[in-house]
Amino acid sequence: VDWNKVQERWNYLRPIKESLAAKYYTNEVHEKAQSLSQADQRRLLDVMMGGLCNQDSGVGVYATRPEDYDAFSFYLEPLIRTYHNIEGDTKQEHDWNIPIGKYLLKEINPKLEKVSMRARVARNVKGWNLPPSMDKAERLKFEATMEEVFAKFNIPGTYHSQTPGHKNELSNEKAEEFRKAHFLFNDMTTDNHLTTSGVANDWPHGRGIWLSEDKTKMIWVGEEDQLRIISIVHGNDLGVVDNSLKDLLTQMEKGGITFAEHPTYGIITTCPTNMGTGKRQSILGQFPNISKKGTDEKALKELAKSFNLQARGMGGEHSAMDENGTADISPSARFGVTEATVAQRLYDGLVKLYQIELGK
Ligand code: CIR
Repeated sequence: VDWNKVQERWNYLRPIKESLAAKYYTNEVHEKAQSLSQADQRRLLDVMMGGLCNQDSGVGVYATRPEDYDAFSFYLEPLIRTYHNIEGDTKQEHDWNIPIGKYLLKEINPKLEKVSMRARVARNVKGWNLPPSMDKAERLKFEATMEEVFAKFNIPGTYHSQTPGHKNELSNEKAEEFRKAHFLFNDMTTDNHLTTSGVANDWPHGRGIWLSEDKTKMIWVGEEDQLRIISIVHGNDLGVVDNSLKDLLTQMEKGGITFAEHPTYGIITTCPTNMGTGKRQSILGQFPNISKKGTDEKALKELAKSFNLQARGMGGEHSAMDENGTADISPSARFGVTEATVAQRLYDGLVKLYQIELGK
């Protein structure tokens, strides 16, 4: 690897938009990179590829296997610490004790009687490469292994594969229907961050979705993380969606798989922004006043940010808002908070956001 070229490229990108990957490519990292074995040098270059190829990167790195977080800690540790605001020796803890009947949305606003509530966790399985460095054979083997796990579930559901020629191959029409319902992920080759980092390689092989019969639980196979485990419930009690998600996680573990975990950072994810709990919990809310009927997205995003929440358009991170100012609101913290804290922060943040929306 020609590290001088890499350094030149970061220097070129820095004034356009300084990703964390560029910011932490210091002279010390530059020296250290050159002292690595050839194989590790290539691996580290792979880790940076998303950032090197995309001028709009905010983060700019993806881990290629769980071990990268230790092998390249000289580079990734300060980056992770900055992104997650980690001070001192914070170590990830888990707590799934999220009560039913405590976080009731209709108590915030009587209109929130039936809301789309979503919680997801990112997971990767111990013993496998992370998606950027899986080859086609590993992706297919992973998919087959997960199908064995799904077959043992006591929740009725079906696995739909996007692998060409798979016995349960998802038709284009059905895939579109699932995407419209926000069940299924997008064609990964449309995202430059995912293609350049290798996450989207071999698309659509080894990709698919397990969907429960009642369509409240789903598992994505082969997206940015090997697994995204999701629960979507229409209602107004945040605890219900959490309990549904925890049930699904338990089923996965009972099926015999062990999730990759780091002693400090918690759940290992491909993108370091998801480390910790790997949990993102959101509701679809409407904020016509704050967003001026969806024309001032920025106002809603900034206000949400001041309450440690993230507001996204309905179709994901970079999608637009509609005229009702419909937004997906979630707490931004993933690391150093427990799963229970994420639910509590969502609730507390929504209380503040709706006070302003309703002019209280
Ligand atoms: C970036 O650096 O901007 C992209 N790699 C995305 C970072 C946010 N993480 C994510 O969507 N998982």
